[in-house]
Amino acid sequence: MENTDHMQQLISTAKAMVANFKGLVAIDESVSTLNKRFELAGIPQTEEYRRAYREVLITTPGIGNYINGAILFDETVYQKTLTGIPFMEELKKAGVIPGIKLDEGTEDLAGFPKEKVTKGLDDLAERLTAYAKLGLKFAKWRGVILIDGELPSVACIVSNTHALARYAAACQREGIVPIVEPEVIMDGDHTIERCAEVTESVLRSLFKELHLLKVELGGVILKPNMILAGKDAPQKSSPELVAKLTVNCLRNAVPATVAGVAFLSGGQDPVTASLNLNAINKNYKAELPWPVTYSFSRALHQPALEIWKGKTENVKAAQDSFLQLAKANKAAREGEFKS
Ligand code: 5MM
Repeated sequence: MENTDHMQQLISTAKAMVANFKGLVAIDESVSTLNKRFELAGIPQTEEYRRAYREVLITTPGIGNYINGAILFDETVYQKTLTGIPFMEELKKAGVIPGIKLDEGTEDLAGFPKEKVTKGLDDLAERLTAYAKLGLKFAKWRGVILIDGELPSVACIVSNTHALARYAAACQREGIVPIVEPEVIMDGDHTIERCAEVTESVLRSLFKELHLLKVELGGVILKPNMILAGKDAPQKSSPELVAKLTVNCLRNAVPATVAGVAFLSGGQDPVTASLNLNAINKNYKAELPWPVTYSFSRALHQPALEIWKGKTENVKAAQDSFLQLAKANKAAREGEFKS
């Protein structure tokens, strides 16, 4: 893509998303994902409770000190606080850039049992135009890669990374910064070394596809998994090992021109996710060509959800928890987090 004003705008938005040692918060859980989390916490699974939960997070006082951008789910874009203020306005007041999840979940990859490919390309151009008009500045698309014996197949890796590149090119054409999220999930008992091997293949494929579709890397944020053993693996890894293998993998596969790296937490508990992010930034500061930060959902606000429980009297305590985790991760982004 040419280096026009359009591209400069994309690059400056991408830089702003990872600036000042802050990160991103993912509050883009689909209806079914959030409903499942509500069910476990004993919260009614209705649109009003989803709106109320998003209000708790978006109106947390001081959140703009730690969060540059929030990834929203479609229904949240149009919702308001109980007092009638649109969430988009609340975010603007807080200095938080609004973004939107554009993938539409996954479907079976035909011919490849157990493997999935992400949906949402069909009407993407129309959705992008509408969201750009509403003031959304960036977007997110997640591909899911499962490790299981010989899996992932090359077909799964290529199908998902190609879709990510098609989405990224469409976003940039509309002036929206794409977050590309190829998630190698933690399910299974695989070793940390196997996660490193698979993640590196996935990232190499992703950047090949992004290049093919002429995506400008200065206007892209990568949202990868950290390199971790499977959640059922007998041995847990130290933050030092996670940091070493994660940095090695990223340095091998991610071009230095990418605007930033913002990790997903992938089901790690909040302290572990912060310790791992901290070790990456503390031990490898000099070797990282990109800002390396957070784009967590569960590791930033799952405790807030469990404290809130759908009750007005718990809002303040839930917001305190969210703010505290946001602060902790900013410290981890600076390599100064202590548990
Ligand atoms: C991997 O999930 C993303 C990051 O969340 P964690 O930090 O909790 O791992 C997250 O943005 C995810 O993509 C959204 O929550 C939407 O997920 P669903 O499955 O509802 O589309």
